[in-house]
Amino acid sequence: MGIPLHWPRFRGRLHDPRTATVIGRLLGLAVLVCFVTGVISHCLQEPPSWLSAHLPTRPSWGYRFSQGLHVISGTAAVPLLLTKLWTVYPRLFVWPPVTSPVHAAERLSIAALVSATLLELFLGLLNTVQWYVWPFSFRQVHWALAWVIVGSLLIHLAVKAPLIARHWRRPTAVPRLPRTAAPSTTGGAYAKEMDRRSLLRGVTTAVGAVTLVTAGQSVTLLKDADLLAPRDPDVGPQGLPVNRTARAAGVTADLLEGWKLFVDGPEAFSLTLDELNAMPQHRVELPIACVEGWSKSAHWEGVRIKDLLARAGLPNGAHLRIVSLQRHGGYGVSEMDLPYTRDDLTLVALRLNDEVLAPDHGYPARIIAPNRPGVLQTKWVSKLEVLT
Ligand SMILES: Nc1nc2c(c(=O)[nH]1)N[C@H]1C(S)=C(S)[C@@H](COP(=O)(O)O)O[C@H]1N2
Ligand SMILES: [Mo]
Repeated sequence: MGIPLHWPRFRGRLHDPRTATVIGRLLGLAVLVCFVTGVISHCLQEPPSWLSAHLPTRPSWGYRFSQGLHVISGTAAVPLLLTKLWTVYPRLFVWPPVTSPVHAAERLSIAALVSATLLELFLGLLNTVQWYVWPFSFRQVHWALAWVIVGSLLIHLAVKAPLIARHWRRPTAVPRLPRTAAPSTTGGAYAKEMDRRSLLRGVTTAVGAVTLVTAGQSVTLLKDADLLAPRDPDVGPQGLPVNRTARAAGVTADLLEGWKLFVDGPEAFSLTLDELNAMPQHRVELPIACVEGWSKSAHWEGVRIKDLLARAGLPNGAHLRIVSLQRHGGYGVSEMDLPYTRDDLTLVALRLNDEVLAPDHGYPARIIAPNRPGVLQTKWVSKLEVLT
């Protein structure tokens, strides 16, 4: 069976395995970092029951670091993936389309890899701008897709291993290039290597540029350059961004009237704000690190959870359900297991950067704990319930 008459032909010099390998290595690195930090985020946010009592609370900035990397590597993967797809897309048109069952399976795994990765990065990017336009749960789908990607990527790497090995190093026929080698005098292999070098320079510039203008939402050093980041970590009441305002959560002055914090335990009790303020106060410096990629460190002051639990007859900490009095939207309830409830840095915070909490930051009381996703730092807390 011959090639159909009008079947596309590709003459570009960089639709070759060496270019695919060079770009693929960079993309692979971004995907690896993104996957590992994604697993970390998943485990901290929704730990399986066997892990929940063993999560590390140090370093206190751990989640800020890993989630910052997650969003940075995911963003960097976008230009890398597009370049990789451009390099290899002529393979879509190989003729005949399928030569054997193994070949068919391989093509299917690539289809799964490409579509899952495109969707994953797209969903992740929309998440960083808090645009939840789909009807499904972002977290479940993002998590499931990650495994589809890893599985199909392993198949892809296994199938291509010989090809990758062959093209891992610069072709020996092309010795190190002088910076200004003239293609016409140095032959086709040189010219191709020069082209490849330009492509690589272009894509690394693109990666550097998107990183520079977005990383500032978690990397303090770059914060003045984060022109395209969805969030400026300095903008918000008391110098801290807000995801859900008190108004959006339906937390009104009426609702707060007669507010008390209920603490569960063998000797359960409730305390007014004045009574909480009369307990020993502690000051900690901890970041809010949102899963969406922004983070900001702040000074928090309030009562240690371990002191409250000890007073309720639980001197060794407890596995808690923390309940907010918010009326609308998600994140009104979180769980906190032993490592956090025993930690000196875990507070029911009453003040932020030396002022009483702003309504949008959870007045009268919110949770702040080390090495935790922002989404678990529950605001407008009204109850600490003990889970058995
Ligand atoms: N009750 C409640 N607590 C909440 C939220 C919420 O929607 N409701 N949002 C969480 C999320 S996603 C983040 S990132 C942090 C943001 O804290 P901040 O608004 O004080 O900066 O609060 C968390 N605590
Ligand atoms: Mo968040």
